[in-house]
Amino acid sequence: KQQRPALLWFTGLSGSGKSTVAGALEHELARLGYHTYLLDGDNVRHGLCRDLGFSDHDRRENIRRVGEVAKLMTDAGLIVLSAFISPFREERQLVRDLLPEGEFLEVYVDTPLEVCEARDPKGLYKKARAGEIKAFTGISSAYEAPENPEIHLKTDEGSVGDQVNRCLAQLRRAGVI
Ligand code: GGZ
Repeated sequence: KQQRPALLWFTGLSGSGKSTVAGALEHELARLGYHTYLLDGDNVRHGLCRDLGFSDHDRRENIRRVGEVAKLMTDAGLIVLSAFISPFREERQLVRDLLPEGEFLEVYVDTPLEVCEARDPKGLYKKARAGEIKAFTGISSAYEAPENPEIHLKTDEGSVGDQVNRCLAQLRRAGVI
């Protein structure tokens, strides 16, 4: 099946739905016969980046490494999906600049902090509010929202399936699939 390499870079708060939408999109792309790879905290922060924590410095290094790995994977022809908070504009721009023009598609999973905090699936916001987790994104560490994302998803409006369809439509428009 014909495909052009691309990196779909999901960014958003903890609990915003990045991993859920990226995972569902990957599943659908694979079902359609495309070659993909999903990079997320589960397969990166336990291995490649297991020496890193959540200071600004460590987050920047996390994103730098993920960007380099994603670049290798797009060089191999894959459609790569990544799901990291990636809170800083500067690092997202550095990753964009690693790739050929048009291959980096920023996907802003724009779920308000109140919604993420109400979901709190792992109880991390509660711990952050209690001061048990320091430098927690949105509470005690910054999140810089994308200014011009290729795809802007508002997770509180529409199902995961709707979000996946919006991503697929953009991939078709961009000539990736
Ligand atoms: C933010 C944290 C923190 C702090 C642990 N701040 O909802 P989760 O649990 O599963 O996803 C979050 C994940 C964030 O890792 P990333 O590699 O995506 O972050 S970054 O791009 O900023 O490097 C959350 C958990 O790790 N977590 N401590 N202090 N999220």
